[in-house]
Amino acid sequence: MKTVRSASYDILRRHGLTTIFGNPGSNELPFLKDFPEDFRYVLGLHEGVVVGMADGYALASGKPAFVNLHAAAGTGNGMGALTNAWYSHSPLVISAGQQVRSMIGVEAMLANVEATQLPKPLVKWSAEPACAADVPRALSQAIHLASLPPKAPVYLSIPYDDWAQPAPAGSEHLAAREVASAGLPSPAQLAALQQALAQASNPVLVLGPDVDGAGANDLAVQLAERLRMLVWVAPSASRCPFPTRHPCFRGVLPAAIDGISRVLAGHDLILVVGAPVFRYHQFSPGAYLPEGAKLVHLTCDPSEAARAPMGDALVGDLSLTLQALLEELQPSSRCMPGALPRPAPRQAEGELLHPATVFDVLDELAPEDAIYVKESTSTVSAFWRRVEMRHPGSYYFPAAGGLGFGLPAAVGVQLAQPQRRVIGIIGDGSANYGITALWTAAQYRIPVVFLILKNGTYGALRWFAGVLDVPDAPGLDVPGLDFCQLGRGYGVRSVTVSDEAALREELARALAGNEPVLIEVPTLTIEP
Ligand code: TZD
Ligand code: CA
Repeated sequence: MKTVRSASYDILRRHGLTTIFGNPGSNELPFLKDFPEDFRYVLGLHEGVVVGMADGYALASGKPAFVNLHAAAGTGNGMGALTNAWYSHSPLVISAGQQVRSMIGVEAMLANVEATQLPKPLVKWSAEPACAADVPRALSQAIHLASLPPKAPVYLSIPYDDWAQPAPAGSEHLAAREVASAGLPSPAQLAALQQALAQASNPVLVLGPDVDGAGANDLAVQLAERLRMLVWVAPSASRCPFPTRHPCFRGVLPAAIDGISRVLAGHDLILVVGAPVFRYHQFSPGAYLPEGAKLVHLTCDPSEAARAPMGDALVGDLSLTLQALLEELQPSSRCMPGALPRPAPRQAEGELLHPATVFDVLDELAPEDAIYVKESTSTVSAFWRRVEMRHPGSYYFPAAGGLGFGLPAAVGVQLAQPQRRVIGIIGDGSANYGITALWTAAQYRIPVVFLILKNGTYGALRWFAGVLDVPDAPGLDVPGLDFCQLGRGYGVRSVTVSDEAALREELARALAGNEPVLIEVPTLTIEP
């Protein structure tokens, strides 16, 4: 007999969702019964790690990832990670086990009361099917909704007595369905955009994470070269949409209202592609736009378009729109920008390595197509200045700043991209929120190189304490952590390095091998 369970696995299989990131409980066991051989279950030891791994996997594969969490407690543990998934347009299909239908009302143990409310507002859609027969259809809906633009997490709560019920007649249609979106602007909209760009005397391109998500990096390069535009990455960058040593590249914009206007002063047209306008962080009010500048925003997300405080927006498919623009735009006669000078090497100061030195070594030794998953908050600018990134999908940073992304996402990205090497650059503060991902890396032999930058403090918060005039804030230091012992405890080969020579040696050895390695690097505290 075809059951709700087998019909659901057919749908998952058809969409390529054969990797399940999960942490099971009794509510979830009936779903896992007769686990199909062509599926793999990736166990995370905490749901923040489960969602973080799935997030990395979805971002790096461009496809939805399936997650199975334990009722309300598991969902709750995963919610911090959902803040990042929501803002990175990550198509997570999250399922959670529910008590049997007849036991929800009495609030038996593990009843997820108001299950559909729980993950809001960090999901695009949240449902509990009204009856067992509707489970396969609801799962199909969840996968399509997560995948349609703007991609986003969705949530399904499923009572565990549903799985063994007979599949409804016609459920085979679900696995066969295709749902696609089309998103090219009209000829008139394109002509207006093209005209604005052609008439601008000094346009600038600001690129966001969705350019990388759409794989439109090369189109952005062509557009910048065609119009000889300077290129900035939108503030609070969670991905790298443009090759960082391209002559047009200038860096990441500051995450403040006045800072952006200051940096973009002199441009008469600001074309923002694939980012919110803007993802500000520190409150520093001022003019939203530099004097005389007009802003045009291309986005796949209607909410981003609607909530921006300035500029005109066009919602559509980024790749198709850029392609169509490129077909019409004539080359500019402006001069090609000159590449930024390379920063000089840092001189050693005392005992501790400067993060800049760590990044120079990384830039020298890492494969040219390495993927960096970064979660060390005080070293973001130094990293962008010093590490070259050339290819799409080379950089991931928590899109909502929710710590606990780095370690797990590195594992998920490596699973999705087994041909490229993933290097996690994780602060000694951040590492603790997702430390159990080391266990998954060890058990599943996922060969991430984890660099733990150990400055003994929440470095970025030290800087923020200065900005916000809180010089005496408690709870900003994290002394006494031994990441080698932690790493070994979770089964990962772990070493500590005390100088540049040792770092070079251990990094080269880790990159030559094919197993996860943790390298603890004691470093100086620097300003973000
Ligand atoms: N908790 C969570 C889940 N997310 C957060 N962003 C914070 C707390 C607050 N926070 C930051 O925004 S940065 C930071 C914290 C605690 C310090 C991170 O320390 P680190 O990196 O060692 O990873 P640096 O390079 O020392 O800043
Ligand atoms: Ca730190």
